[in-house]
Amino acid sequence: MKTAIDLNAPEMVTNRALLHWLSDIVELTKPADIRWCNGSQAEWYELTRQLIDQGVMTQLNPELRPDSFLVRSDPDDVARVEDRTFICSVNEADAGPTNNWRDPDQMIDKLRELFDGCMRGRTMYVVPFSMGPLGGPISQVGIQLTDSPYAVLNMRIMTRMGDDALRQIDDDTNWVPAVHSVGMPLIDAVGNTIDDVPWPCNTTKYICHFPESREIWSYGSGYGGNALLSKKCFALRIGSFMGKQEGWLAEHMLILKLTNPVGKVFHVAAAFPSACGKTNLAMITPTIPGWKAETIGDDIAWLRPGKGGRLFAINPEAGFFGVAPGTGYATNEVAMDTLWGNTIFTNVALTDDGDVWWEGMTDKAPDHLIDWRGDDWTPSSGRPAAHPNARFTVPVEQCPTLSDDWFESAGVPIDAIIFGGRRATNVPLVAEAFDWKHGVFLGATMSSEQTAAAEGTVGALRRDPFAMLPFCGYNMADYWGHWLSMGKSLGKNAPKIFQVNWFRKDDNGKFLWPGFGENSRVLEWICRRVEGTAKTYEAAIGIVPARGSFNLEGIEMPRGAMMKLFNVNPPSWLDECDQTEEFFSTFGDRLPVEMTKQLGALRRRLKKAA
Ligand code: GTP
Ligand code: SPV
Ligand code: MN
Repeated sequence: MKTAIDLNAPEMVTNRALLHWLSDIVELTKPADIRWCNGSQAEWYELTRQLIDQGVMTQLNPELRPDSFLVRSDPDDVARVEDRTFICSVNEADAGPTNNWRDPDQMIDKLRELFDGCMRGRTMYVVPFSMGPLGGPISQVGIQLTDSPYAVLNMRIMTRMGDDALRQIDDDTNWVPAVHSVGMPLIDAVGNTIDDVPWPCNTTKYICHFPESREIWSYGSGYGGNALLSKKCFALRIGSFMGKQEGWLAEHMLILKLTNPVGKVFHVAAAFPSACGKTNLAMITPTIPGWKAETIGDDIAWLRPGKGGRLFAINPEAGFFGVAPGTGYATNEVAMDTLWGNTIFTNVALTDDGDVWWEGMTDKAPDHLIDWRGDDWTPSSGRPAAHPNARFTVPVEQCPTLSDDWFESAGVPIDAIIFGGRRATNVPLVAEAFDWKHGVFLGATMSSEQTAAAEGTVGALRRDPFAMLPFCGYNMADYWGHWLSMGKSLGKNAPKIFQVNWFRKDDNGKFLWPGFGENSRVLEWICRRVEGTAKTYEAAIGIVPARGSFNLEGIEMPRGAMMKLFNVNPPSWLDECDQTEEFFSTFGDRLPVEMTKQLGALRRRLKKAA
């Protein structure tokens, strides 16, 4: 391949489209040099050393937390930026009303303008990665080009990154091209040098997806889902579109393996919006005796019909990028044990002995900390020491409850699908869908109070269908249609669908349900429903536990709390139906007729119950 710039490509690279794309992006972004990441330990040490020397990362006390680092982001680059996230499908209607759409040609013009020279003076890293076990039947490969060594280190944890992934790309392999720049060159257009900063980024941000050509372009941010393009950009936005085309599902779901006291195994997949409890449920320590829980995934599931006509799931990731605040020995002991070392912490606080701390890690805060902005902090400072969206990046293989099934390239058969949101009112602790179609309606009508995982007003109730509002790469109404057709082809092999809510509050604003390990009681009821042994009654909104069929042994619930947790108030549900109708109407004639039917049926059941 002829090119003006030496691409430094390893000999094994023969894919012409790859070399062509790389030379185009190199010519456009004008990096000082190109480095292919092989994923080795030596490369890891070299990059971490470099970032420590440059003052980007702080090495934590190796006696307390070996090979672990703290990074502080720019205070204005702390979460996903949903209003700067674009789906650039050829037709606007294919992006749908819940996505920001831009014309692909116009967006490419804009991006080429932004990326022109954006890597001057920096190294471009070529990061090959596999989503899912190498060469597995559900796995996919991608290549991220980035000028952020911090992103490289995170990608090495979050994916199977390096030479092994690169070897998966033959002359005719489909792979996803992803370009990322923090948008801060070190040399300007006329050759003047620009001083680097610990966390380079740009106030202009664009997170762009081209579903038809399966391309990703991300500009201006170094944080999480904006910069680790394997995650939300590929595994969910591009993935969901691929799934629609090819007959599978890419979902914002954890995967959990449960074994009951007589040794029967169940696999569940559960969708919760960002910062609503996936990582915690994926690492649950059951409080009820005899039950065992093992972790397979904590954020993303790829699901495909497989053996025996059942739905099989893999976790395409190799790491956890988890919310730090609220994670402690009292709530998520498994996560705390996972974080013993080899962890990158972003925007947490630093202790005086060189370890990390965040709100909720311990009951009592240390007397003195350096907060996430790098300032002195004491308990009387009156502000959080860690950013609410502070995160840890850690290999899944360090998780003490990791299931052997994580390595299983064919995935695990899913018995139950769970949808959960953060709802102070209305939504009961658990309900089962009457059937798959009703389950799709439950997913489509999810709402949740907004969290710090994205920019926006924390606490505001918003629609978040299937916990995929920010992550669906195509028209959400078509996505519901795809789910309906998947149910049809799965037929009697389709998993049962449930809705849960750990976050209902009493009149004083206190959580009614203790949550965390006690959520095993809900999982137990779900597994007994899968077996067909739990007793139920039909409420207007779904199938709920019959009195006495929900395991409360060994737990003291305040008087009346269970009643409140399962209470269904028809007038407020009818109000919600009106809002659902309004929401559905934004999809026009793309809305599957089944959704309108389901809404009508719910209204009739509620009026009967009123
Ligand atoms: P993303 O990584 O953003 O997708 O988040 P996630 O869905 O994995 O959420 P995570 O498990 O990290 O939980 C987010 C917050 O919810 C943390 O502060 C948890 O402590 C809190 N949380 C999780 N489970 C429960 C629960 O059962 N009850 C209550 N009250 N809080 C919970
Ligand atoms: C989420 O926001 O759902 C996350 C974190 O899992 S991020 O990778 O930033 O999207
Ligand atoms: Mn997530």
